[in-house]
Amino acid sequence: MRSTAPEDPPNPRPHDALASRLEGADDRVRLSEWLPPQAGVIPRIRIGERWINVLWLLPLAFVFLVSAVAAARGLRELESVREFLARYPGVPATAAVVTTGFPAWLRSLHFLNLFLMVFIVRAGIQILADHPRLYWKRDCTPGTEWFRFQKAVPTGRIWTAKDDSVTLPGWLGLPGIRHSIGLARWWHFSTTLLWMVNGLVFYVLLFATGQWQRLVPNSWEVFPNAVSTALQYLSLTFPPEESWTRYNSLQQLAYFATVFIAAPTSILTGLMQSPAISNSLGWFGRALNRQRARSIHFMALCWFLLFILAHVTLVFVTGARANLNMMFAGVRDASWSGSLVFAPAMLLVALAWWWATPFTLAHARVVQKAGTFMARPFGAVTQWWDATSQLTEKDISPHFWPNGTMPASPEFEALLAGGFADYRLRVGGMVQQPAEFSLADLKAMPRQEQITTHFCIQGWSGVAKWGGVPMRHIIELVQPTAQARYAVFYSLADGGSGGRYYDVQSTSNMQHALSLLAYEMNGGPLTVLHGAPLRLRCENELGFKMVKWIAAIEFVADYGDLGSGQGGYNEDHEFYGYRTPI
Ligand SMILES: Nc1nc2c(c(=O)[nH]1)N[C@H]1C(S)=C(S)[C@@H](COP(=O)(O)O)O[C@H]1N2
Ligand SMILES: [Mo]
Repeated sequence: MRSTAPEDPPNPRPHDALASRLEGADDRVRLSEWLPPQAGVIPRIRIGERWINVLWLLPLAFVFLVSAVAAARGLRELESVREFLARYPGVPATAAVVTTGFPAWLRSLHFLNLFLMVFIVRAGIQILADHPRLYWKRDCTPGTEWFRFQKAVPTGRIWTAKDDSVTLPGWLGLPGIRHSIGLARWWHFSTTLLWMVNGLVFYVLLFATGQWQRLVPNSWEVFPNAVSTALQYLSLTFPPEESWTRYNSLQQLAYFATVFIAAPTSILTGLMQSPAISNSLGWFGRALNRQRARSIHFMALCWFLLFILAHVTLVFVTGARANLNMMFAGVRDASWSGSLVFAPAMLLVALAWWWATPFTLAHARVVQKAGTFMARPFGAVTQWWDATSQLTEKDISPHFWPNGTMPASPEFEALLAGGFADYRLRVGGMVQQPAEFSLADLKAMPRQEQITTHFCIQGWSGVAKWGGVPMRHIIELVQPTAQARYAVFYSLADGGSGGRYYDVQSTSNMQHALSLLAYEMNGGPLTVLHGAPLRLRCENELGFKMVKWIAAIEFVADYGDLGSGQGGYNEDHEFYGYRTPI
């Protein structure tokens, strides 16, 4: 039976007994079997101890605008303000004048940008709804968040991150059902990749053609002129409309900030939420920790939304027909040509908006596969560094969110009642030396400690000190064959929608210095909540890849014949990715 000849067929041995407990999942989302909907609350912002409902911002903004208009009109009566406006009319005297109008490339990229942003924003908000809280510190301790659209974390019961996820209005989120982060991520990553290509082409052509002079201020006078423009808008005497050749200073600053600050900030803070990147970058990963990155990423979203609101309002208020002619037809005249392009373009956006959710639910596996392909460039970025950053004792989180479906079998209860004395970890499959280890055997092996940040796909993070046996030691003992490219981790617990929880890791990643079979957490024995008797740690992947309550490890040549063949329980059932360094 045992042979390592290269001509061996894949997985020549029968699988571990637990393989028969895996249950394949549908290739579409079956709402009847999905996590039931759960309403969130109106978003709240914490100021000190108090939670303020964001709806208060609406009357506040109204009162602010009305008083600002009154103040601006009053100010314009003053002689000094008149002088100021005469001196700074709204555009610096030195401002460049662009005479080439809005070429076709610019108009096309502008539309593509708008089209892609719809998907990016909808999927982004969906991702946020899977952990509807924002923090500044990486520990995510309940009560320390500054923003939430979920009630306070209940006490006196186990409240997992999955319990915490909320349902968004279907038209808003993409795909718009609760806990659909797996699918939302594919949309977010693939449209972001296209958006980045679009943005890069935009940058290059901008600077190759001189169009950049519209966006980049060339004198400090842009600031007083922007104040002047703001005063003119607020006093409802709009500044002269010269968009064909140059923007007023307020417009220029807003566009500049959007194109050259908000967009790169979004990309940077998006990447910094990745376990592989953040856990690789040492001090930078600690400074721009995942929660800061996530909060800033959200603020960039708010900037984009406010920008879109103001931009679209002004496009329509300052002469919709003329403005649409410029940006959608590239002409400066009084025709309807811009509107004739704009109307079908908006119809396309509306159709895509309407189509995306039903398509995603009906063809979830297709979205998963296409997304896996599209997200590859982001995964490639994570290969530049090695996730080996560690933290110190004082970084250990006071609260570490629990997640997943707890073990509930009589078999597990019996093991627990015996203090896991009867527990045996089976390690087999394509190995030279199949073995079974008791907890005492494992504790007698070389012990390793690591203090690392855990990244859950849902958005929370936490720091803990883990103690256990390095996986590379187990690999040395059992000696996987040359064909054994993967290690399958079977759990003692089932997954959320039935069938055994499992996940697959590459054998090479299991050789990583920080791949660990942990039986200790924060200096004490691992608790059942966090995976006792044994759970995996793997610091360059997301949390769901770290199987808790491990029953067996099986080395295989291929995982296509396990479950639905996607490489793990959440990969099969929730359309997550097999490799998740981001
Ligand atoms: N057996 C099993 N392991 C699991 C899960 C699960 O549902 N079942 N959830 C995963 C997820 S999504 C995360 S984030 C981590 C959570 O580990 P923690 O409870 O120690 O925070 O466990 C992972 N391991
Ligand atoms: Mo997770």
